[in-house]
Amino acid sequence: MSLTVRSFLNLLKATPVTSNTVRIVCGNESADLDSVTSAISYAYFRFVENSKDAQPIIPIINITKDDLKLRRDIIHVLNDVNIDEDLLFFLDDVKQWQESNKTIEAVLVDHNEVVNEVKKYITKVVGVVDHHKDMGLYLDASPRIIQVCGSCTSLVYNYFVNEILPKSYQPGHDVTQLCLAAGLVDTTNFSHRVEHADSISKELYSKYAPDIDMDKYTKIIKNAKNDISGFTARDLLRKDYKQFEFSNTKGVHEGKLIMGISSIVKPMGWLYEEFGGRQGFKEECIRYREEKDIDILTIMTSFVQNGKFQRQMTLIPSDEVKSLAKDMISNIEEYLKLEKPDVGVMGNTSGTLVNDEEFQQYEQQNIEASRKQVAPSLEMAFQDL
Ligand SMILES: [Mn+2]
Repeated sequence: MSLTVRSFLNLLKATPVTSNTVRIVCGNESADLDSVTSAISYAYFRFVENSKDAQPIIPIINITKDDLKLRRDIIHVLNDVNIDEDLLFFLDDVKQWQESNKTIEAVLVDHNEVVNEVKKYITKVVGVVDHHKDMGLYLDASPRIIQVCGSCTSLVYNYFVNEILPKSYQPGHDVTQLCLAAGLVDTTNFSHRVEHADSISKELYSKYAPDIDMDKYTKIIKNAKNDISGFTARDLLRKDYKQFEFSNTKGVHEGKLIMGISSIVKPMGWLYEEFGGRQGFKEECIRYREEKDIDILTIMTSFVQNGKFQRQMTLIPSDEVKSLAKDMISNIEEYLKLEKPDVGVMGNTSGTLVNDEEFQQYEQQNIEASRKQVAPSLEMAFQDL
């Protein structure tokens, strides 16, 4: 009987950190299913590889504990493998270690550049496993695996099962299920964004968790993810939020721009209905932008309506950057196929978008571009001003 992920996490919780150096493995700040399961499985596999390590590497979820309740897909998958939130480690824990003057060495999974809050705590990046664009940092990290593919868990799972652990090793059902769950969601049951690494991991998942009906499980997780009943507007804005710092080194707009992007899985019209109409929701957004103290809050909605997958984009700039936001849009409207809503005109799919300076709204016809593409394109749009 192999060690369960649950008993591994129990053991971590029962082992106080006594050394001066804490080693962590940390997912990205969106703390989506991929980040969470990549971090947990990386730490688990490392421990399996070397259980004699006095100070095992600790998986970190890059949000505060309080924010986990917004991610029902993650809670669902963790429950499926018998893990509850009290067994997890969060940003709060990292902060505490830093305050007690510990050196914090980090392996990054599902991102390859440390940004924002966690940056204050991490002393050194010692390893990277990621599926985003390579930022060219931490060149002496080991491992340093950066390969574009559907899910980061594919890279973590393949690395340990095929390369690091002995040939005779058979990964347990629970760790396999964790990685598979993220793979299913990130690739919509291995039908989108599938690269070689994902295909290899899929084979392994079928071998070590043959009982899981992949199609059914994808739907179950997506339903849990899309279940946002009972959430407030602020909950929805912070649920899947990423923050970026853009810099422009030339031209009239030389300087920095802080951009926050919230992804929401409902159309704007739905948000208006839930949260006091267009004006009511707009005020919530402005409040959130002020709370985060950023220049522009962008909301990217994605949803299926009339059998069609659709995206909308709304920029909520602070007073100082209203016209700059417009200029940025004109730099990328072609690429993202942004269309201004025609208010009241039949055929406008949403019927609810209105473009004003404080709340710049567009239909995004380039539905292939998710935040992963939109964020760098906004950055380029800013740099090209
Ligand atoms: Mn990912």
